[in-house]
Amino acid sequence: MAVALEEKIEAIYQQVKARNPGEDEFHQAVKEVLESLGPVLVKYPEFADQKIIERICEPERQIMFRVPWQDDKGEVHINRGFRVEFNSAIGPYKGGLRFHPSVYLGIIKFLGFEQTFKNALTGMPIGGGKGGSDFDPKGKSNNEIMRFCQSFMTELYRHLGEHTDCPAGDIGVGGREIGYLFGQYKRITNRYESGVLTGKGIGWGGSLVRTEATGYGATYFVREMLKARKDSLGGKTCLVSGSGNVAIYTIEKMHELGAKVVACSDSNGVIFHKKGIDLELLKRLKEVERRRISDYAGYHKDAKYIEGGNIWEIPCQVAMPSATQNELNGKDAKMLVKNGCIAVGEGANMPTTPEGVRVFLDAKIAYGPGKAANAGGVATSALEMQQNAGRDSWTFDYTEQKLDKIMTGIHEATYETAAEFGAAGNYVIGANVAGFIKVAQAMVPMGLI
Ligand code: NDP
Ligand code: 2IT
Repeated sequence: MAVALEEKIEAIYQQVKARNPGEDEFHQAVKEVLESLGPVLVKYPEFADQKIIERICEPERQIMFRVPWQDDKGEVHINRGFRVEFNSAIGPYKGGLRFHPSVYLGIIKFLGFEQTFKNALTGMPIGGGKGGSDFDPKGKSNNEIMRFCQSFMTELYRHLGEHTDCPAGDIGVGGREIGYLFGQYKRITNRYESGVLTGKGIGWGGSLVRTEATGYGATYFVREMLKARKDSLGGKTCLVSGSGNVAIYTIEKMHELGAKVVACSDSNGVIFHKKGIDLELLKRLKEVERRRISDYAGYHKDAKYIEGGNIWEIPCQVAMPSATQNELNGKDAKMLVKNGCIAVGEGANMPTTPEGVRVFLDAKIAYGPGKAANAGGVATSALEMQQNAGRDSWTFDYTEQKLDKIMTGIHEATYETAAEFGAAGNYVIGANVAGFIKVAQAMVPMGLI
């Protein structure tokens, strides 16, 4: 039985690979989920009869489009836009937009696939989707960013709607970009449809805590994992990779809960500040002045900038990969464990390679995969939609309490599901299985969709 099942799941995976050639990140994300599903099919044979896995691996719709725009000198540029509407079994497609030169269909599909299960874990009524472009926002003027966003939305708007598909930010897309995108959507459609985009500004339909949500949520998840081991964040030394939205608010909450973050990074290098990262300076450099972290060392004589450095070489007890996919490999994972790391919370999506994940699981440290650990961002997006639908706006404290409750709930669900399926302490199994069952159980009663 078990062998036959494994063969069946392996055959599905091989089919996904063959049907989606060259999309390595998508294959990686699918493999990780499928490897968790054997016991689920034993408990729910109807999922196999109805080919739920095969259906979940095929996006409901994939949109690719041309994005022409002009730079400040009048030169014309052509980028490619994407929106992959993965699964709408439990709500409208929901997931961020990524603007980064590495973006291609395989990255958007891996993110949309992961998003489907993550969104299910939040307990909110949101399906999974993801989009973006190979546009590189680095070094662009405000006007160039605006013209790009307007051109991008001029095609994308026809696929969106507060009950259809509701994007938000991701790498390279923050409050400024959401503003330009929302403005253009409103102008083209002549509708003030607040729920169509989340991460909006506070004065025009945005939610308090959305900016902080992913980092705060990831920190809460680690707090819960440590609590389950009768430990806490107090006094722990921590590394946070990246220096964008997720990294900044992970550092903020880590400091609030008594941990000390001694390093952060970007794609060029690492800042090591033994005394603890100066968050006000980091926020000013990154959020206000849009500069690089290499400038940080100029303000603190005792901080060190390591050009091309590897953040995971610095000894820590807690590691929070919060930059991008596959940023932490097997060698890095071994080094972290050897140096005394006891907990990893993934703020980024799929930041650890399969070899790295194996090392963490074998070492039995507290490892919180992105699907569970970084779900606070999209959960707070759903809270933003809830406020928009009720034409309401909640206080910071009220919204943060809701986020905390959601993250604590995700920890509980993933912890208990792992134990129920014979893998106590394995949050990879817990998250994949709990997320999958939720989506599958919504698909079955809807018939062949
Ligand atoms: P930002 O654009 O705000 O920041 C991204 C950070 O990651 C930057 O410091 C960037 O450095 C670094 N980075 C990006 N790409 C690479 C790369 N190829 N190699 C090395 N460093 C890189 O994005 P976010 O903080 O929003 O997103 C970070 C991660 O969190 C992503 O994986 C995203 O999918 C995930 N996430 C985000 C959520 C959100 O609400 N924003 C929610 C859930 C997950 P540099 O400036 O040098 O490019
Ligand atoms: O990966 C993610 O969960 C996000 N980028 C946030 C998506 C959202 O719709 O808030």
